[in-house]
Order: sequence, then structure tokens, then C-alpha cells
Amino acid sequence: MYDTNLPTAELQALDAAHHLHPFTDGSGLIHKGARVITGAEGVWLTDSENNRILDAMAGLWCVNIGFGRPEMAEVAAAQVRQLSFYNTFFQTTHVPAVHLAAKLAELAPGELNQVFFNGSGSDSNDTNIRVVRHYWAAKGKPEKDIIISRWNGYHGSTMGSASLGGMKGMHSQGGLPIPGILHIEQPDWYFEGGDMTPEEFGLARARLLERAIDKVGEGRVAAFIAEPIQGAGGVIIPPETYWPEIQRICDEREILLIADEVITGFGRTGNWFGSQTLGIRPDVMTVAKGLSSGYAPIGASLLSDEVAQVINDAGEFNHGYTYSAHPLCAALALENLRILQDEDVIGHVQTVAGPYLQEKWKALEDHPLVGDASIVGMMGSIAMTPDKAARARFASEEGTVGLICRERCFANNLVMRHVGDRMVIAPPLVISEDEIDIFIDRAVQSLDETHARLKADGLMVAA
Ligand code: PXG
Repeated sequence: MYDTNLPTAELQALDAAHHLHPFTDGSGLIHKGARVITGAEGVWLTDSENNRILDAMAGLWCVNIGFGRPEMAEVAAAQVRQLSFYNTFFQTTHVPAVHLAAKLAELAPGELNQVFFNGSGSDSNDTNIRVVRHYWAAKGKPEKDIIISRWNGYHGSTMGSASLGGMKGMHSQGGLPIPGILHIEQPDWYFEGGDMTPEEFGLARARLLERAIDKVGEGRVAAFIAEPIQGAGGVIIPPETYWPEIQRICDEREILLIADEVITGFGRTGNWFGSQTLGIRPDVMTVAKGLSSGYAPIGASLLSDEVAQVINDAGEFNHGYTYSAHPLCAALALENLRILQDEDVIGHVQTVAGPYLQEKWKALEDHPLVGDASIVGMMGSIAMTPDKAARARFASEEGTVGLICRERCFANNLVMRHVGDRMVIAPPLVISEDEIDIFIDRAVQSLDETHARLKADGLMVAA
């Protein structure tokens, strides 16, 4: 297969010499050397030094059924033997694509019965930009082309999807955003809510959508896109008033609602989709990640019957990727969905491991460093603060404390990701109660060590 015997230092040197990593300062990596992951099973990673690391991020928010399932290996081998590739252009289809589209239509809520296949979350959102603009143009309203999204939302890394996203560090590289995208503020009550109650703040932030529509005119707005719960932005769970108000505005103002469920889909929030957990009725839904549990790259745009009908009636939709509905990826997605369903993984999140994890996670609020511990299903965050009463940020540059904590986690063989000075988690949904105990013990130890370090370095100071 490949040489499995190279020592860590040689692997790191070769990696630094030839491999540019995503979202990484490459020059830093030359000195430090990347951690080399060699294997994984269930919730456990193994690295080239034979450490066993508990992965509380499910790879990158995606390995919902856990790593290394033998059923998935069998399906992959069988599909490669049967049909390793064929495309779905030019009036052709194949069996895994047929079944996967039908399965997604069955699982997805409401009228989302139509599927356009993509290769990832990013290109799914690029598809969505073209779909919603083409939809309004086909209805005789080509000037309805603006898409509203949110600062600190994440929708991917391509030109279109990164423009939808509200990550300023991304916009500053490569000439983004593309024209026709407007951003409104996010519903982060903990750090931005000031003196408002969460309910008041949720309404206020939702009504920014109405203000933005009024500003440019309803006749110019095609769609609003948002993650039901922001993931990469720091697992920001909106106040309960937020989504009903957003839904009302989208309904009244005749704009399409796109729910980006790349992270929240396939059980992450305790239902098949985050839209069900949060009471959202999207016209378009983005899925990827948990669709295949990361066993193969695949994404999809799920469209309502009405949206798809308008697109279909308008003639040829000049859009598609070589790997739209790649048969290997589609077969693996189908097997992943079968496992989620047959093993009642969503029930496990709803009634067994989910509540167990949620109780332990909320209890972290007793830790002196933790101002807020929030969690829905199996995606959670803790906001670290030097002053709980004031919900204060640290005086140090944002992310300094988060990075220290992440490094303590690594040292304790735990993967938690930091977003600014929040720590976020999204473990494989199949995590057991025993594994949750180990996870929380390591998290507490890492928080203790972080706290000690902040005190020693004089960093427990509010901004
Ligand atoms: N939408 C959402 C909501 C996502 O979270 C994408 C779209 C893009 O998907 P692809 O498959 O193109 O990556 C994502 C991806 C992080 C991190 O560090 C999060 C993502 C990707 C990479 C890193 O939190 N989310």
C-alpha cells in the first residue's frame, strides 16, 4: 500500500517539505512537525508514537458512526469491484445514486425531496448560490440575487462558500466576498448580549435580517443562509427566540431559507437534522460530513419540491461536478445511513449517551475558568472567561487562552478544538458512557492545567 515503517521524524520532514496544510501556518510546521495519525477505531486515534488519543471532534465534526467500521470497508471493496466510477451527467445514473437520493428524500424533513449531489460542504454551498439565483431568475425576478448570511458563520472555503461565510480572516485573502452577499451579526448572547436577556437578544439579532432586507429591498434578496447552530464559529447555540423569528421573516418576505446542516445533520443535535431540533423549515439544506461519516468525500444540496420544479422547468441547469454522486461515496453514505438507522444511533444521542454527556458538560461550569458550558445533542462549547459575573473576554489577544488549553488537551491525549477562547466538542455519536468519563476527566485536567498556567503567567485578566 505505502511504506508504513518510516520513523516519525522522517514523515514529519517529508510532510514539511511537500505538503501545504489547510488553515495552517506552514512555516511554523517546519519547526514543530505535524502530529502523524496512523490509525483510528471507534472514538480513538493512534499516532506514530503509539499514543491513544480520544477524539472529541469526530475527525472534523464528521465521523458520526466512529472510525474504522468493518462494514464500511466491505462496502467500499464491493463497490470498487462492481462500479468504481461512472458519472451522472447526460441522462445517465447508477444504482447507489438512485438509492441515496431516495433515502435522503425519506429522511429529510418537510418538502425536501430532491437531491443535487456534490463533493463536499463547500461546493454544496456553491451549488446553493447558483440554485437560489437561478430559481429567482427562472421565476422572472433575476434582480433577486442577494444572499444574506452572518458574520462568524462558516460555509466553506471555495470562493462562493467562503463569501457566504463570515470569517473576516478568510475574506482578507483572495479578494472576497464575491458580489451580492450581505452579512448580519450572529446570535452570540454570551459574549455579545450585554444587558439584554437571551430572549431579547435572540429577537434583536433575528430582526437584523428584517432590517437588512428593508435596506436593500425585498425585491433584491434571494435567500438567507445560516447554520442552525454555528459550528466552526464556536458552537454558538442561539437563544430560543432566534429561529422562530428568522422563520417568520423568511416566510413573510418571500426569501428562501437555506439551512447549512453540514455539521448539524445526521444525528449531531439528537434528531436527524438540526432543523428538526430548532424548528426550522428550510427550502434548501446543505449536507456533507456526517452524510458519509467522513469515510468518503460527499455532499448534497437538498431542495424542496417547489424549488427543484422551478429549476427543472427552466431547462438545462448548467452545473455539476465530475464526482457528483460518485458511486463509491454514495455507497458508503448509504451504508453509513443504514448503520445510523439500524443501530438507532440517534436514539443513543437522544436518550443514552447524549443526556449523560450533557450533564457532565454542564457541570464544567463549576470550573473557575468556565463561564458557560452549552451543548445540544452532541455538539458543545465552553466559553472561558477571567470574570464569570461580567461574562468578560480575556485581555490577551483572542485565542491565546484557547490555544493554551488546546495544547494541554493534546498533552493529555484528548482532541478538543479551540475557537478563539472557546473550546468546542463534537465527539463520534457512538461514544459510550465509559468513554465519556475518560473524556471529561481529561478535559478537567486540561482545564486545571490551563488555569494554573494563566495564573502563573498573569493572564487571568479581563479585557
Ligand atoms: N458548512 C458548514 C456548516 C461547515 O461546518 C462546510 C460548510 C464546508 O464543508 P467542507 O466539506 O467543504 O469542508 C463546513 C465545514 C473547523 C472546521 O475547524 C470546520 C469545517 C471545515 C474545516 C474545519 O471547525 N466545517
